[in-house]
Amino acid sequence: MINVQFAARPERWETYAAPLSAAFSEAGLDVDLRTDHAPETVDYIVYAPNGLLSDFTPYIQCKAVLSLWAGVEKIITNQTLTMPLCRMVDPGLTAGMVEWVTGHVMRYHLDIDRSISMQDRWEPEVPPLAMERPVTVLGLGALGQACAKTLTQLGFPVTGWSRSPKVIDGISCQHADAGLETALSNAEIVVLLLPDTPATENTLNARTLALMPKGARIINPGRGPLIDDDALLAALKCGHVAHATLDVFRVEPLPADHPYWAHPNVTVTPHIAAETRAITSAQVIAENIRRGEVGEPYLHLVDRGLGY
Ligand code: NDP
Ligand code: OXD
Repeated sequence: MINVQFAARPERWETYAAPLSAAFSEAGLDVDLRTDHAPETVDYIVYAPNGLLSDFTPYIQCKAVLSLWAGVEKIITNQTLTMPLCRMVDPGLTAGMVEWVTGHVMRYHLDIDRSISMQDRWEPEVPPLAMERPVTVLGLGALGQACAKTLTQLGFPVTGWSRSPKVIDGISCQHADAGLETALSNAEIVVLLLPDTPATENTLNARTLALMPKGARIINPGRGPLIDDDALLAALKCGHVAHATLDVFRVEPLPADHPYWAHPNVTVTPHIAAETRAITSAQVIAENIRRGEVGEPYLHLVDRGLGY
């Protein structure tokens, strides 16, 4: 019997208990899934950073912590978490992110806000085709790559940027510091899908925002610290950046007095770009436990040195 502790928010239990149990049976795993195992008997922890568990010390025989979240910045610095940590790569989460990013790119591309505000005037302005609108995706991991591929299929010329070099069909791939300059230099729309690590903090700052063409738009479903907020507000004020859609913030919920809320050229969404889906993610969790049990390498293992 494999003891699995469910340690996401207690109210998520109802959503996850049945899909996880079904996925364990399908994978042929004999699992006792609970929220209240004695810590010293737990083999695997299904985890979310907004749950109640923060001290992993008593989980002395735990083989791995399996995060339901893609972003692991809140947990990677936890000194008591000494066992392997896997982040979530879930087809349901990815599909949601692709839909959200594509929708917001299309809002900017077609200037949908202009149409909505022009209901009393006949002043035609035909938008360019996607093929005339360069889009840059910062981060070419599970989510960035999926978004970049969909945007490419819609006809946008897409440039992507990552830490390590990549070759992806149809995408102009850039990497490292020099690659960031190239990636931003013609980007009319920039999408941030980087993890929050010491190396990615303030990726968009006064210097890099200035590399973008005047009137560029920014979409950030990655993490708040990827953007220097003061630099973005200054770039919005002088019109260098025309608009920003921000889903994630340094402090969440975004404080009521934050200038983003009232800014006419900022759309705030409350960290809803994409959510892990129970049925699809349960299969990923089950596969990782199967791997753990037979000694195969875990999927989506976090590299603590890199921070993601
Ligand atoms: P991945 O780990 O799969 O991909 C991360 C990408 O960022 C990789 O391409 C990586 O490069 C690149 N990267 C990391 N560090 C650097 C760096 N210093 N310079 C350049 N590129 C870098 O993550 P996911 O795609 O799964 O998720 C991305 C982020 O999206 C999550 O970390 C989370 O913060 C956010 N997220 C937000 C959600 C929301 O609802 N708003 C929902 C889910 C996730 P390389 O390929 O070379 O390793
Ligand atoms: C995640 C998120 O990291 O929801 O999964 O932001």
